[in-house]
Amino acid sequence: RLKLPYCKRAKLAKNPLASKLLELMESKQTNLCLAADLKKTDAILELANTAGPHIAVLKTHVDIIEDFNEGFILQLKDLAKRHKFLLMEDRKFGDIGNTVSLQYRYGLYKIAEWADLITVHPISGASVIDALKKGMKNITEPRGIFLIAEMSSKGTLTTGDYLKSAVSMAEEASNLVVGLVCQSNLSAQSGLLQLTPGVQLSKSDDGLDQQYNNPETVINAGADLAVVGRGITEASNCLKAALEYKRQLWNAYEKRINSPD
Ligand code: UP6
Repeated sequence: RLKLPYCKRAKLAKNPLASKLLELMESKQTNLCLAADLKKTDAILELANTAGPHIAVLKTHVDIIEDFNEGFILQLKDLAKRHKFLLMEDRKFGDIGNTVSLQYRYGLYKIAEWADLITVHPISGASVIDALKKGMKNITEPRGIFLIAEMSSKGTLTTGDYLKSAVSMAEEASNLVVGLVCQSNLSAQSGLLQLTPGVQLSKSDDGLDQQYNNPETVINAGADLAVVGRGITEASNCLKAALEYKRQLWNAYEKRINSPD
């Protein structure tokens, strides 16, 4: 998996959205996922418009937005189409299947209607994936799930057998699961993507047990998409920061696929 270029892996993915994502990463030459953890819709839209041409995925936490509305989603979808990036709602679903399918489809956010990708904890067991599949009924656009196998924070409980079971769950459901959220190279399946958060150039932690690595370290640890949040959102020049992370992450990827070993 680690040595194959994204364009070749696009052909091996079982989920059409995983193929689309790998293809757009290759054509835009970016493996950056921007975590737009901002509280105001205008600020998110401005960031999405500025960084959009340089990112593969824009990751949101819609429940932290203070002025959420449907118009915001329409504008975000428009920017995603214009700048060719996917939308990921990092909802980290973690309840029983029935509740998760309701949370996915209904309520204020209607996540199923607009998020190309979502994140899901495997804590309740494999049936959560079937429940989400049900929740996708009548949604005509392709959808994908990132299963959270391993978290970035210090003291996380996602270790040992839990982690191994999460990987098997993802591999067995690779028609809907696009990849794993994790910190290390856990699956050899070339069609699955590794999404790794906890990336920052200037810090090693955030004072609340988030742990940071630099772009090259996470790419060498198997990341296909690296999540950068505050490294970009809190920079004095967000565009400049996004370009710098993009450059370093892409260079590290090229080095990884081209190194002789
Ligand atoms: N995230 C992590 N670690 C995980 C899973 N998800 O940090 O194990 C998410 C956070 C945040 C982003 O919810 O949106 O990735 C990281 O942001 P940061 O770069 O500002 O720390």
